[in-house]
Amino acid sequence: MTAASMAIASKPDLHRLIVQQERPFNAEPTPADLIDAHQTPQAIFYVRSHGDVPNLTANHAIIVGDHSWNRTELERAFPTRNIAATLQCAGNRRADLQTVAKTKGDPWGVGAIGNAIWTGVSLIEVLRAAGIDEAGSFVHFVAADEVPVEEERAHYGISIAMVKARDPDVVIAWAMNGELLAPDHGAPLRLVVPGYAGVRSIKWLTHIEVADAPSEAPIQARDYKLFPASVRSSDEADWETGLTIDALPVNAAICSPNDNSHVAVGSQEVRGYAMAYARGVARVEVSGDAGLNWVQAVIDCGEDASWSWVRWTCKVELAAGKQQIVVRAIDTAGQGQPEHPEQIWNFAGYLSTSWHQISVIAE
Ligand SMILES: Nc1nc2c(c(=O)[nH]1)N[C@H]1C(S)=C(S)[C@@H](COP(=O)(O)O)O[C@H]1N2
Ligand SMILES: [Mo]
Repeated sequence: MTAASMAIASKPDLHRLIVQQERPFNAEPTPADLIDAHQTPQAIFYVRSHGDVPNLTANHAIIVGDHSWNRTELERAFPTRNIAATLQCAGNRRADLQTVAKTKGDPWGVGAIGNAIWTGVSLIEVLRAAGIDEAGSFVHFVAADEVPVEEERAHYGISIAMVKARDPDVVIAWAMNGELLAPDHGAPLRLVVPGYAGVRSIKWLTHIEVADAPSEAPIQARDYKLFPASVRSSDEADWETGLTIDALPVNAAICSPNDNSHVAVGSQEVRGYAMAYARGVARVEVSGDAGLNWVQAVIDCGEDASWSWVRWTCKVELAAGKQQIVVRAIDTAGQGQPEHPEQIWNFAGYLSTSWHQISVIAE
């Protein structure tokens, strides 16, 4: 399907999204909407933007070294790739970390994640055609939006290592789930880096270059880094020593029933997602009694699981009264999730992956 024949972009559905910020617009779907389909419709796909959406036309060109291509030219020059990949914000589930102590950032629930089929061309083919695939060990990207980081305003910019950029699944995309990208999701061209935190999947792409060191742009150099709990705020952070958040650890969340809802005593269906990136999800377990007894969930991988989440379902027995439903997953290396958010609290509220819990009243 060529871009010209693709469905036009669905805009974010303001009646269905939970808004975290009006301006810049940041929003997530309800857990029930999120778990409804393996591929998340663009209209309810979470939006995470650090600044205002820039005004770019459909024929906006990206500059790659000494070359440039707009969407139509990319489509003509390179084979089209359709990559199934889940995008997750490093701040997904931050609300759970904020129950331990205050953090920076919006209190995202379980919805700063979505799964889609991204249509575009392989980044590495474009770097090769521009003659810069051997020119350094990092690929730098700049976008059209200006964003604030601490006291500074600068263009959104990030980098990824060339070893990751060589993976042909890293794409410059113009569509998701067969629809052109909406402005909020990066139209006309964005990067999608499967397996990495959403921050690296830069929207509104304008420039690509290759260099020997990571990007100095504030988003890359002084944001999206993981610090130990002993560092209490960004004032105390020595940015050189923070862990750059690229690959994400295994995560799982309950999407149904709703937190704090009333349900029937006895057998209760529980549904949610789990995600282990380059590794697969090996097991998902659910408890209906706050972690005393565990039942193994049935995992639905969808058709193309390599970079995608899995959705799972499970039946647990609920006794009468207020009950805690808990989920935990392990990946194919047998690595699991921390039990409590206290174990992973960090001032910026990233990588909130502790066992997810909800409360229900069974009656
Ligand atoms: N140019 C630009 N790219 C960006 C961002 C941004 O603010 N500006 N936000 C990043 C973050 S933190 C995430 S999680 C994803 C979110 O993509 P989405 O809004 O399409 O879900 O985009 C990333 N790319
Ligand atoms: Mo993000």
